Amino acid sequence: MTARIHADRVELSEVHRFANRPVRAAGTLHWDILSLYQGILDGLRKAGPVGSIGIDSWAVDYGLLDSSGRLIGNPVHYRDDRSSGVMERVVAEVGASAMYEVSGLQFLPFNTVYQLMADRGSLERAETLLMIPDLLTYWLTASIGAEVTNASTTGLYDVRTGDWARPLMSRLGIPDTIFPPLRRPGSPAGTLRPGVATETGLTSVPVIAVASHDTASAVAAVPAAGPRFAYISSGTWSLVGVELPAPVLTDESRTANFTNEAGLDGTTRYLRNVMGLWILQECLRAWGDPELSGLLAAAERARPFGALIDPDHPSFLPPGDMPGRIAAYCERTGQRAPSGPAEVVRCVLESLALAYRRALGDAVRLSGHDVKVIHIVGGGARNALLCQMTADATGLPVQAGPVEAAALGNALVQARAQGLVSDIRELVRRSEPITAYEPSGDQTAWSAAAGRLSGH
Ligand code: LFR
Repeated sequence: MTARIHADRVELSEVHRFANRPVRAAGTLHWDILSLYQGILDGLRKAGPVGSIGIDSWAVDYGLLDSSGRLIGNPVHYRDDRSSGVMERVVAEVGASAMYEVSGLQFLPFNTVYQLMADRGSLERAETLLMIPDLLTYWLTASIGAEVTNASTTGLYDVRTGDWARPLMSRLGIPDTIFPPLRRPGSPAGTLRPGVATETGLTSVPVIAVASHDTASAVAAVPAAGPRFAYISSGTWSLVGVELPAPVLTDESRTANFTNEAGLDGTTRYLRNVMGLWILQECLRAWGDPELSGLLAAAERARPFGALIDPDHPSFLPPGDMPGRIAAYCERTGQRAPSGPAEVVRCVLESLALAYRRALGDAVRLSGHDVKVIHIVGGGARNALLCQMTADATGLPVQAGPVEAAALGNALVQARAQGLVSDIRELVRRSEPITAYEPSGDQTAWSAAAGRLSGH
């Protein structure tokens, strides 16, 4: 994506799009990191002259470099099952409170810390750990660093001090020497290697550290006008929460599995991961990728509140036969399984809206941060049925858009670092169309459905 900064708005253009296709080899699910890097080089070549570059991506995954700076093995996908059972073992040994009061991180089986505990062999040979955007930055620039928003998803970052959690690393036998110095969004991250400059036709372009966790970039670009908002960063995952000035590290917050991830400018992204549109994407894949718009129209006409699932059930995490797993879930919970794609889609969307309602209720209760509006950003902002259901299920107005929030947050942090922009959210508000959804429909029916789901 390129962004052009005008006096009163930002204009985003898609320059190049490439597939991100994970590869299963010898039983392990990997990211095809070289093909992603090639896609980036192709994109830079097509982009033409630019003032700066910034990289964001998903979180938790990493590459390890050996002492000569070479990548040890291909980064493994967080949906691979290598860390299955590891979280339980580590938590039993170290204690959930001892971990949470340092990192403030939700307990997800794929957090970097558990992946590392399952990856001891590579760890022995590793000199440096780089999170995905930091690895790509290193390949572009030869410069090594750890951007803080992504570092905060490792489980090895101390939210109280804003530094690596070295005592926790030593307790776990993870060498603290592999973690590079931290970088804050907006700080310089190097300039292109001569070879990269030649290959892309870009000379002396600075790479700037942005909020390199995609969710942090997306939250930075939420077009909120005041502080009393909640957000749903809606894509493969739905990240549901509020922005706070400081972390919440209470026992209640830990048991509700809320996370305190680092946001732009020292803010806390206080949120929970809801399984998100992944469930729908995997259903579509199982059905041979039919047109989504037709399916959504059929789902809108389908009977409301048939079967309901808890989207956060661990059986929905790995790739595979999602319609089959939904049916199995319904059987286990004594419900008639949805029959046919329209009913399945209705079930998934209503269940997501109910999971949003639960997460938002928890976020407000646990943080004491009252909200008046929900901003939905990311690809899910295009899904009008889900946006309306979210307003209905929560009883709150929804403002949907922008779709490309992560790209906007990324670009505007770079622009701000160069003095071109002062208020990122204001510029997004002025530049991007927003669709409003008011709560309508039957509030008691949504409450009854929420009650049904909590009985599962
Ligand atoms: C969203 C996201 C989430 C993170 C998950 C795995 O793309 O970055 O915030 O929990 O992917 O990294």
